[in-house]
Amino acid sequence: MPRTVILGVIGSDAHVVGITILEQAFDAAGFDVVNLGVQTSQEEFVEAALARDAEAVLVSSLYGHAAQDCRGFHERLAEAGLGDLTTYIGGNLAVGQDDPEETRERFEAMGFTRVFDSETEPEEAIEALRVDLEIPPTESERDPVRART
Ligand code: B12
Repeated sequence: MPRTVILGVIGSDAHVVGITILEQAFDAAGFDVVNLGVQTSQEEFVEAALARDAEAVLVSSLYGHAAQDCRGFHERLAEAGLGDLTTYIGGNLAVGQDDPEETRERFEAMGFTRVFDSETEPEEAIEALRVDLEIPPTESERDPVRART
């Protein structure tokens, strides 16, 4: 059974390229990806997570307003009974040059399980999600040489 993840760009942000790449990478890695696209509201993330019985929500933000757009997001998830959901956020999370460590701490304090910067390769997030959702490696990942023969 594929594991369902919700993906979207939060707030008024219209940067679409990053989530398109993430959608393809998570799909290729065997996840059932629900891509809500750009300019997604907090309510739309919550509704989709409930409707699709998702195990993780992946929030993207590029334009520098992530902190405002995510204010109250985890409280909203908790009110909907989704307080245990795995939540990731990634992209350009602050305005201009930021201290990555400070940014990570800030978003973790808001409730995100993991925080990724704009240098993140999709594989890194996929690997992290497999760990967080305790997904065992597939046969070919366990033994790539044997899988090729
Ligand atoms: C293309 C672009 C645009 C296009 C977007 C077209 C479109 N429909 O997508 C246009 C011209 C419309 C645009 C508009 C704006 N943009 Co613009 N844009 C860019 C640009 C040049 C490239 C973005 C991109 O596509 N990158 C390629 C993809 C593959 O990379 P990515 O988006 O970073 O995504 C990867 C990672 O970040 C990560 N990732 C992203 N999200 C997530 C989520 C999770 C969970 C994980 C794990 C990983 C992850 O994985 C992705 C795949 O590898 C960047 C600069 C840059 N070099 O990044 C500026 C940039 C993002 N834009 C910026 C700004 C300011 C704006 C505007 C506000 C400008 C304005 N004043 O109007 C508007 C915002 C409009 C809006 N409502 O969103 C700033 C943001 C500044 C900040 N955060 O401090 C940037 C950084 C430019 C800059 N250096 O100032 N933009």
